[in-house]
Amino acid sequence: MLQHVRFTTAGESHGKGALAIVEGIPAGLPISPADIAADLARRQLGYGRGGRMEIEKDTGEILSGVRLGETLGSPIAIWIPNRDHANWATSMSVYPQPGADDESLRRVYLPRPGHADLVGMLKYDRADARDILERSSARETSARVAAGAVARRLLSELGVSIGSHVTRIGAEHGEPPAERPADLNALSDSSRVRCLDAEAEARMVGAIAAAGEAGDTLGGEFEVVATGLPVGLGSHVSWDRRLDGRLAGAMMSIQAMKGVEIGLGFEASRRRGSEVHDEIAADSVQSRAGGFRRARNHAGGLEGGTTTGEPLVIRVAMKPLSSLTRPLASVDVRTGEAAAAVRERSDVCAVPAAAVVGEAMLALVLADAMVEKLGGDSLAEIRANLEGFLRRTIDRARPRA
Ligand code: EPS
Repeated sequence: MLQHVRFTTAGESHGKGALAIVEGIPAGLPISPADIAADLARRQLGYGRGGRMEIEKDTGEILSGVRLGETLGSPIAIWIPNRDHANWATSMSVYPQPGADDESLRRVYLPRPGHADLVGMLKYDRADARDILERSSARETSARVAAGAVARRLLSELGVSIGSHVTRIGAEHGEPPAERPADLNALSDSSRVRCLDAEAEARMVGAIAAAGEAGDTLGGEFEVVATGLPVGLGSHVSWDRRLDGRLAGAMMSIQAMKGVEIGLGFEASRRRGSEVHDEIAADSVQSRAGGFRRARNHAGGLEGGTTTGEPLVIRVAMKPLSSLTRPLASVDVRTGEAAAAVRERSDVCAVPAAAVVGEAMLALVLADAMVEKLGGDSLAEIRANLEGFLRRTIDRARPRA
């Protein structure tokens, strides 16, 4: 399927930096590096992060696509330098380093179970796992978050906001409030693990501390939510236009994600239809939902691969990180002998940060679906198209005299 807003990233974890290029953002969108820096800073937070986060202070330099504070409609390139590269200049040099030994080149021959190390070495025919792990590292998500910040700006101009919160760390589950707060991130950003349940937060912090002391890691679950969406993004007509599939793919593309649920998710498979589906009522106030409302939102804002106008609710499961301070069994790829996996500096738990990355991926997919539905080369045009479409849905919903 042709993507209307698309992005790519480049960069190795300890290389010079990460680059994001976002294409298809309409002209006339106000944007500043501060918008990008704010999300990059949120990605660095969370109890359980490792030493690297003390070194980095991620900011995004806009290299193209923006002039005098507004987008031009051209590709937007954003550069995020790695401060830590200064300590890796030899081992990550672009040039051959004759005479340098394995240690100074930080070569890795002991692949970590769970990471891309081994499959990457085999697939790309590399003797040194560093050739793989530098790119498979979740450091790449800094570029996704920078790209996502641009998409978020576009969505916010169109009345859509995106937030997230953590619902589980390992065995510790947090009960979200029955009514989601209007400004989700204002609340979740103030928690050390981005959890809305203060009691659970304390238990989660304890679990992360205990895992860290044991040389272990923890995964968990987070929820991403978009509110203010109009009905009609995505489509039922072809498999690759269904928005639930596009969103699930985007979430599963984030490093270490293992499962996605939309709305009631897997729980829907255990209930009868009458206990699952959201009954329809007319409501002339709900203009974004086309003049209808639902008594509840088990569907999580999507029916037939298309937005309903209700909040979009996605839950994502993350596996525990595969860089363990107390490493698992592996093999020395030079000799075939059994050996413990390499110890790479890493985080104990990165679920709070992963939720911020989930927001970015949600923003990028929704910005794409918005431009797909509404077209428009400028913000003014896309805005007018949105108003026109919503007016038409309301006219259709109004009972004929
Ligand atoms: C990082 C994500 C993790 C960290 C990395 C920074 O990447 P990975 O998926 O490889 O575990 O480990 O930090 C380091 C590589 C380091 O030198 O400490 C991030 O999100 O910025």
